[in-house]
Amino acid sequence: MNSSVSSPFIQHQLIAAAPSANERVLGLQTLGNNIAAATSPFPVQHISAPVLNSIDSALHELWLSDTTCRDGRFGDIIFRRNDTLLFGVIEIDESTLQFADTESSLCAAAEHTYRQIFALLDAEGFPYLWRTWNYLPNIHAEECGLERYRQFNVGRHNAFANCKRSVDSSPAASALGTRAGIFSVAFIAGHIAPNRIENPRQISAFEYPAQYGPRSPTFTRAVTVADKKYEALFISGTASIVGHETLHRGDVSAQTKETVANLAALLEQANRAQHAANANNSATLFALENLSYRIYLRYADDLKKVRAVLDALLGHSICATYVQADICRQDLLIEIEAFASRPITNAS
Ligand code: 3EB
Repeated sequence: MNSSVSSPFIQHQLIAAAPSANERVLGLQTLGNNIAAATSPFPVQHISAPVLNSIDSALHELWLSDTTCRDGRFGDIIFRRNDTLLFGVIEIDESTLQFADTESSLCAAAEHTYRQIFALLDAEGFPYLWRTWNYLPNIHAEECGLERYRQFNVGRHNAFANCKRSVDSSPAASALGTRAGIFSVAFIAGHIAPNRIENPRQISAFEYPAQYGPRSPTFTRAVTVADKKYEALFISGTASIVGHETLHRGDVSAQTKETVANLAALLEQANRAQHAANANNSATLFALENLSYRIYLRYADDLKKVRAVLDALLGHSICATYVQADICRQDLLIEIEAFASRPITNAS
């Protein structure tokens, strides 16, 4: 790599100790069991997902930019931004919301949250929502006759519709259930238009049939964003789904293999798009071995089996955080999300 290139415009770091003041920090996500809402100078998403593969009871995933950032507040959102990137967190205690008896509190919270996110992006002049992380307590509980994950989808969809955001411009996303904590959404937005990637092995989530709920989830399978020198890749939560159906019910090893096949299909699309845009380059391609993974397991006891499959398919040295969380479909045992960044080496 040419040593004169500037640092990547968005960077991701995994650390065990909470970060100290650093002007380039956009924000962080803290994963762990019973994580305290300690005061932080940065926006923090608290993810009540026990970490399974570390002796540290909490881990912090830090998002960094290459320039100085400044703080902001907008309604319930705490954010940091520089000229081209914005990271925000909004955490809502559903018991404090006002909603009708006939309405689900999570549906109301989701609509409230996404309306605020879109209003913030308009106010700050950020046209593109790249990535969201959604954590929902009691994801499988019923509320007003519908599972809470599905209620969340209704509220999120309503906000997209009311704010005139088309579903096929939706961000990369993850949506997981937590056994503690409150409803929490973190997001990254930018000035650069993302390149949206769908998986040819799967139906787009925003086109799922009605059997998965009255409103489809508004997310795209992956996005890439490129500045002049680097391209970042955000892969949404990816599971053992082909077409729109869950495969390998009850078999976590087979679900893991199928999930890796889906990740590979997304990388192929991302690499092909890059090649088409830059025909005579000698770019480093995205590769499964080089991504940073967050791996959600429904059952902590499945860790050994899942690791065995991933070691065999991806090697022993992948960068991965394993956590326990409830995947949004009851028959899914594993979900994997990923991030990567690579230099763009133009021949010209
Ligand atoms: C799936 O492929 C699995 O509702 O935002 C993955 C990533 C999933 C994001 C979301 C749901 C979401 O449908 C579930």
